[in-house]
Amino acid sequence: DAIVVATKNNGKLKEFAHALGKLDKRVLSLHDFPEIPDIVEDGDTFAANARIKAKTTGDALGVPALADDSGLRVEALGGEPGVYSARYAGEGAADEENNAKLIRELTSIGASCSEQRLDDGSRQLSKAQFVCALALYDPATGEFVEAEGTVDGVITDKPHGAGGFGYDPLFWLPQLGRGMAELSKEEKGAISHRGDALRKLLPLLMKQQ
Ligand code: ITT
Repeated sequence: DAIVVATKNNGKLKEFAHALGKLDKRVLSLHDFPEIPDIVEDGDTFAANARIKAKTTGDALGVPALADDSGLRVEALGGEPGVYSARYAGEGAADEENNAKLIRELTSIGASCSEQRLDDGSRQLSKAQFVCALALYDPATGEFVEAEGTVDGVITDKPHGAGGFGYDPLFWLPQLGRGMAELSKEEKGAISHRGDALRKLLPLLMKQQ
């Protein structure tokens, strides 16, 4: 039994494969359907972009598709990069370039959310929140099932850990005293925005069947 996740992001994909594998679902992605043209994500919100990706993919394939639009809201930057998180340092930017730009921007405005340094001496630059909007679209009915999840943390000026993807190395979890990239897949899934959104979506999917 397979489920199509409308993403090309391998970091997301690993987390979905892990979470959905528990339900005995094999996860297919846009890598499996190169015939689907690049999707233009021009929505103003995470939810709107998730719907665009799910609908484009579901309509193209004629089967239900699940999409994830996610990103980082940084308090000291007025909520940026938000829906632009993937292309913060430019279209097609690598995670490292986006992370470097984030530290540069926060340092240049002298951002600080705590006088307290972490044990390794790193500074706490700003409160931040990861957001994940999920949309499942069924082309047979034209309907969406949606859920959104968040997790709060702090952006540090030095990386912690080598796990996860994207902005994870800069995302510190004061409540755990660890960085997001220091967590195992299980630990990240238990507290992350994506895990939160998935836990909200799954009961809605069950109800639908
Ligand atoms: P798809 O649209 O193909 O799914 P994408 O990488 O373009 O892939 P988004 O437009 O949703 O996806 O952008 C999400 C960006 O937000 C992503 O590139 C990361 O930099 C960041 N992000 C999202 N979830 C994250 C997570 O769990 N950990 C770290 N960074 C995350």
